[in-house]
Amino acid sequence: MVDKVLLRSKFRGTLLGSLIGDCCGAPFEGQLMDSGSKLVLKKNLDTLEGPFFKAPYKKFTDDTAMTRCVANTLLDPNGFSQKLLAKNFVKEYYKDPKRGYGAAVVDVFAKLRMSKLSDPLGPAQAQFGGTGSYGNGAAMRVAPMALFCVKHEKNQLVELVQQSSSVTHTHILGINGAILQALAIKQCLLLDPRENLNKKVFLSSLKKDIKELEQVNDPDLDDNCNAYEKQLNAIEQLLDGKIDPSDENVLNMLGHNVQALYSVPTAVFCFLKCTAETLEDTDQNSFRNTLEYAISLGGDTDTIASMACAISGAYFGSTVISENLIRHCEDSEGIIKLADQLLEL
Ligand code: AR6
Ligand code: MG
Repeated sequence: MVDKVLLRSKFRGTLLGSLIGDCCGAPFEGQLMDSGSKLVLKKNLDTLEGPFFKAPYKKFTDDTAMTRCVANTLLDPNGFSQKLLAKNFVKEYYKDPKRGYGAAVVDVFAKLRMSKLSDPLGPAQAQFGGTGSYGNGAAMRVAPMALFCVKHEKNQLVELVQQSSSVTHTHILGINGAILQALAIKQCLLLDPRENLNKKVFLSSLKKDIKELEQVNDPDLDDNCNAYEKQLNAIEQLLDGKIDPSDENVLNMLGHNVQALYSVPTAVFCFLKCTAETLEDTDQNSFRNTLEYAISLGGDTDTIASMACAISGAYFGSTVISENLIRHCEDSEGIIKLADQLLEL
């Protein structure tokens, strides 16, 4: 049973995890993570967890900028709508464009602004010759949706995530990646970290939901059918030791790039790998280990760490996160406020 005190901590943990992964991962984006870089990363995180020193704080990137937009749209007195979400994205982007946005998604913002939001879904649908974006941009900002739907039926969350993704990402892999991330967070919100974590059950629940989503009429005509199910199977093999979870194998099987298919399952794996199954083995530092491990895989470090830590934060709650680390991240107070407001809804 998750009581109100634990739930508040979990809401904060989810959004803080999202922020911290983004802020700490951003400086390592695209870097080759050899043993030297991994040492730098470890020292970097140790310093941030150490005694508080004043600014410069760690700046957040587009992941957090867009996550805040999603939260504010859900909190709007008029309620969530795709048009309002589009408006909030556009306002945020033009106020502060240098946050490392995806190369193509900025065209969506430009078209939305030019057309005065007359067709909030049109620009996203037109991306990449009409196939839509399969980047991880819809998944990286989805955490507030899982909080909003914590007590709702799963299919309500799925629908809301489909709607919010489509404002920028209409490719099925971009949307399903966001749904997978949202479902992983929702599951964690409902689990009690004072009990054992059954990873097999956790994964099979995700697999069952993804299988339903990926059902298509004719598999021969659809290259993407089973795409996420396959990734979840790979996670299972890496976790149960059938395949050595070396960095090389993890990157070959799960990936670490800006595509949702090759980053969302990686984030789920980071959480599961760094979190023990039994309370006896549970390490106080599971959250920190998830953060460090996700960044150490290289590639799209900010987004993968942001998603992995949102899941870990949803599971453990904010009490396991170093207060110094929190204070070193830009706007952590604002993020905590958003989490509390979403809980009150
Ligand atoms: N066909 C070919 N390439 C694609 C396609 C497609 N259908 N979809 C995406 N790409 P974008 P995001 C490639 O721009 O998902 C930032 O660092 C293409 O190269 O929609 O919002 C964020 O923090 C495109 O530019 O952005 C995220 O980490 C790229 O994927 C990351 O970028 C990203 O898609 C993704 O952000
Ligand atoms: Mg990113």
